[in-house]
Amino acid sequence: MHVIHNVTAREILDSRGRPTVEAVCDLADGSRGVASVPSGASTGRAEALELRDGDPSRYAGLGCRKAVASVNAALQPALRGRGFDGQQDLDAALIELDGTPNKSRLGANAILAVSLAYARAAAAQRRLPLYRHLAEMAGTGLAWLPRPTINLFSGGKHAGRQAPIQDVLVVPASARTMDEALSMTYAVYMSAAERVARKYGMRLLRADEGGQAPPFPNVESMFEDALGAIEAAGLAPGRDVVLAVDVASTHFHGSSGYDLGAETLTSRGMIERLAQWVEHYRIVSVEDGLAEEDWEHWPALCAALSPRALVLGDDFLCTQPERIRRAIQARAATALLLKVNQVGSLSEALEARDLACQAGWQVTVSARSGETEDHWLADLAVGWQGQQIKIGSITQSERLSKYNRLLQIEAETGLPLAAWPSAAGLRGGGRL
Ligand code: 2PG
Ligand code: MG
Repeated sequence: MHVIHNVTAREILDSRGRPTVEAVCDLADGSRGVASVPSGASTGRAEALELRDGDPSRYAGLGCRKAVASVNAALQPALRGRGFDGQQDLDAALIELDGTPNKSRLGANAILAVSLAYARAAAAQRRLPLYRHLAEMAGTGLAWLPRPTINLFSGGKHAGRQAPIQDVLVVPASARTMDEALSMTYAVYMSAAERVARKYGMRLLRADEGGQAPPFPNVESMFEDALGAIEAAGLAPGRDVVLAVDVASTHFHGSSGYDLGAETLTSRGMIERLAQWVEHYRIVSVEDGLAEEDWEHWPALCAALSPRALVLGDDFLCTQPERIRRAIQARAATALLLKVNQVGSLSEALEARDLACQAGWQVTVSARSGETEDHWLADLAVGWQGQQIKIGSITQSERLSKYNRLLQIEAETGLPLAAWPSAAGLRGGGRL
């Protein structure tokens, strides 16, 4: 039983300089938890509501004073002095106090900040590191650290749409430790920067998550440049380092189809193109290959790409248990991108994770494009045993705080990196 002495919140700024919410939860025994919430830019329509002030005279309407007031004026008097049996008990109370299906009254940013701060306070009360507390919450043992998938190149909504797809990521496939994974990625990142300087005649421009963002002439050049950078770093593409992609196709899908710039493809055309890219560039994970409401074609996408590549749902699933159940039933995906703030509480995110695990899916725990220095995500990915983690690039402190936390957890636990699913990707064929 954890008795809440107080909960408070305040506004802080995220990595884009936009306001977000930080909450503090104090328990009666003096244990304290502090946590802040991230924010997306390429958001899914089914996400829980992030409450913003809408006052154009302050932070272009993006202020979070209303969400802060949700905690200080609404949740605080309702929670003070109350005892909770655990995370589910607390989250159920938060959901009830909000009373809407998408957390639109109090705001998912307010609710999640309290949910996370409570988890940290409860871990502190039990004198456990957060990842162990979260592992117990999920009823799972600790067998691995998640394998990082790391942004190298960016386009789409994260980089001014100079290319339609959002992120090309590298996966250090042969790395056995987090330390090895990060040093391999650094080598690739630096050789990519040299290549960008030479080929595009420009100094490095970075997208929201630190991905490099030169004016790629087309999508294929993003993959070619990524493979070239891996080779130039003295690593073997397809063996040491493989590619993943966040297509984020909802954001270039319109009534006439998927607009890739030079051409517009139908859903079937898009599936064929993705299958060619997977084959040719040996891509091992395809996120949001189709638009979030293109339910009709996701099963065909899944059949075309799996098991070579993970068929990963982000905007498509929005970490919402009902959407995940429907996708499992329809055989529409093989992996869940887990973003806690898409659903707005730890317990609901855990339900989403459990559904995915029970279906035999992989779980990629993901940061948002707007992040803070808080590193609970690293603990969550380890504690809930995600097989992959997607944090962004290996630049910028809001990303590095999570990578550094993973290094700390690695040093504490000695856990190996999760293996990449054996059926996917790392086999013969393709360009290489
Ligand atoms: C995504 C995320 C992180 P955002 O699409 O996967 O890269 O972006 O937080 O903007 O939704
Ligand atoms: Mg995405």
